[in-house]
Amino acid sequence: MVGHDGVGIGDFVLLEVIDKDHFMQNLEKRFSGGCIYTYIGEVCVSVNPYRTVNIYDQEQVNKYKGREIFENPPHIFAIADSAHKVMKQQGRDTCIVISGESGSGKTEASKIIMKYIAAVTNAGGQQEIERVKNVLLQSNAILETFGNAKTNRNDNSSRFGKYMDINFDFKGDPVGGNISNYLLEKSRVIYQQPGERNFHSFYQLLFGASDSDLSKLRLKNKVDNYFYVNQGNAASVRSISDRSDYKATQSAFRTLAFSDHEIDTIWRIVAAILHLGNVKFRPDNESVKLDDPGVLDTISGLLSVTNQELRRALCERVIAAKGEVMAKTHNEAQANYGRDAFAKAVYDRLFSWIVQKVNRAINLKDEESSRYRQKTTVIGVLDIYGFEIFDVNSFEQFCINYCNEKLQQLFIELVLKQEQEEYQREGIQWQNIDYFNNQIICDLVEQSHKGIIAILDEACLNVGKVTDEMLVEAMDQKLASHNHYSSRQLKPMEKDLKHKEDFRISHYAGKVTYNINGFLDKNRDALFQDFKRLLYSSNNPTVKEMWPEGAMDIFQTTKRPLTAGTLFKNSMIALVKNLASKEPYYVRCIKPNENKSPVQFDKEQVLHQVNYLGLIENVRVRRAGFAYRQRYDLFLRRYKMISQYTWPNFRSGNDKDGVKVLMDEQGYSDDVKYGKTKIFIRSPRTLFSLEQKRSRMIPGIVILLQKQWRGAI
Ligand code: AOV
Ligand code: MG
Repeated sequence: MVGHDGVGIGDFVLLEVIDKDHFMQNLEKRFSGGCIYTYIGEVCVSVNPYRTVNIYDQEQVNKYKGREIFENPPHIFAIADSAHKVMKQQGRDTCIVISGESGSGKTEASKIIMKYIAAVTNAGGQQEIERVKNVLLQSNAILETFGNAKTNRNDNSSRFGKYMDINFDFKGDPVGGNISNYLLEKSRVIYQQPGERNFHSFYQLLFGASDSDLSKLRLKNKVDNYFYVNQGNAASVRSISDRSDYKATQSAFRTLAFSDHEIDTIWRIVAAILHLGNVKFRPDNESVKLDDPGVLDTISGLLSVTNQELRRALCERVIAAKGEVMAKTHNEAQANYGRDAFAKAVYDRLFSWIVQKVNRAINLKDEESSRYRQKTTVIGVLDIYGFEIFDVNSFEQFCINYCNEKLQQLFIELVLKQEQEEYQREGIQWQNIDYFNNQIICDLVEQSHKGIIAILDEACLNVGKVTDEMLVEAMDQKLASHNHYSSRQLKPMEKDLKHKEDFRISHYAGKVTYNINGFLDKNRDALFQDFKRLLYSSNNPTVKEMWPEGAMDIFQTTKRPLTAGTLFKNSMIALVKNLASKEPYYVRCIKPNENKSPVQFDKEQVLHQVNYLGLIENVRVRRAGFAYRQRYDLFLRRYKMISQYTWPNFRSGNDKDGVKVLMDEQGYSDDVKYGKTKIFIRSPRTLFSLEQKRSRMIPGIVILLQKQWRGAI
């Protein structure tokens, strides 16, 4: 069978019956048989094996390099190769969109793709290309250190979205790239749920740095000493060695040409955040006092700011009113809020700054010789957070799930569009397939004036006057009639809407109840200006560089910044537009169970993912009456030996004629349609029978060829 490896069916499009049961049976059979990849046409479905599978070595690379998808068993290498080949041969930008829920294998998939591309390029061994490849691969180590964390779902969960463009020259070799990062889950800096950790960087520093380095940072290698990293009570993780990861991070920093001073500053900032978590305030009349003023010396030393200014930024804020500037002291709650907001902002900014530094490292050569910059084509790789449903869902889940709605929308548009265009191009009639179009949910979130983000923004304009609860009322008013929106007020009898702070969105992937608490605050994402000015005043040029807006004086800074929700929405719209301009390839990742087990296939859980990824609809659309289509020349290359007309010598006519004669002669003519450049076959059975005939012929051909060779010798 096409692209087959002997276990189940390698392409769901070839299932005899397309329904839930047959789909699931095939997926399970392949998983149990060790085949983790299965196609839907050119979409690659991947099931996390949760064990080392030996299918990524050089031998395998050679097997897939430059071949067609159908020539080999299903593999993510084939998708990477296609994206690379199309880009190289047709000069078109391509992208690979990887989706799936937390722990399903997206990040691993993106790394496998990058390694494959590195393995099949730079045949000429050019030094600069080798450098770019190395930087691209090593960048993962740094991004994961600062952007990944242990969660209850995944020991190495990406807590940010990543889109990476790799630029290629006309020979198809990587010459540069650019990484965009999306919405880091910065609330993790100050709080972790039981069983979870803060970002890996904190533990790498505490467990990996030498005693003398730690003492310079005034740290002890005891996680329990630091409130910001001990709340989850899960500091040591079996699958993680923070010690050796720290070494790998340091070495990656060097490969990416971070200077010693920069590396030093990065760890100083991480240390400063650890100390900041231990800052406590005591109420003192209308204001606050610091419990342990000594810790201020440490933090101000690490950030190279004055002790006095740090104290001021933590205990009071400067406000401009009626042209006058005055200081207002914090109460205890405000001081706590300010400290946490400060810690989150410093880390978030550090992360974005690191991403920018990585980008500069990738494009070193380009910057030097930008005048001569060559025209490049691009492969984009998107590894972004999957759909999330937790017991309590907050603003972060709202953004992440909205992102998944946008990507699903793109998938629907592109896959359908591509299919439709193909049939039109080939002049073949096809039948329409029903599918759920989730545009209506995207609108619910993003529409101007009426959408949830717009309502949130409006509420954020009235700081102090609008509470989270009032926000739900405002949404109820505007969205009551929307089929995909609900709240306790609107549906008091529904079990999942227990509290009046709850509202629910019926996402394409399932219903999610969000708790409104904290939405306003997270959307406003305010950081007292005082902190920005404080960091800009730092004597450390790298810290200063991270906070350019601190240069503005208080009268300039009263302009309202865009909210977190709107910034995220804008970045999603830009991302989707970018992806839509490229030729897309899809990897759909599935998590087989919640226990990280290599043998367990949890049917219910897998089916849920199959449903929300829309995989069965995908098969139906792809098939749309035809199980298989192939270019005439490639079809002949594979099946020519079946007919005496086309083998051993096919002389007369073009490929299309050859295919027609072959199919007529074999009695398949009722089951096929002939497009302009491709043959379309209706039933999988025809294809199986072609394959059978082919494999019956092959041994004979081999013997014949051997005889010829011997004869030649
Ligand atoms: P994710 O990126 O989809 O989750 P990961 O790529 O981090 O998931 O995969 C989770 C874990 O599954 C990895 O750490 C590996 O242990 C294992 N794994 C995944 N793919 C493979 C593979 N091809 N071969 C072997 N092991 C694999 V998240 O970032 O949480 O959404 O936010
Ligand atoms: Mg990930």
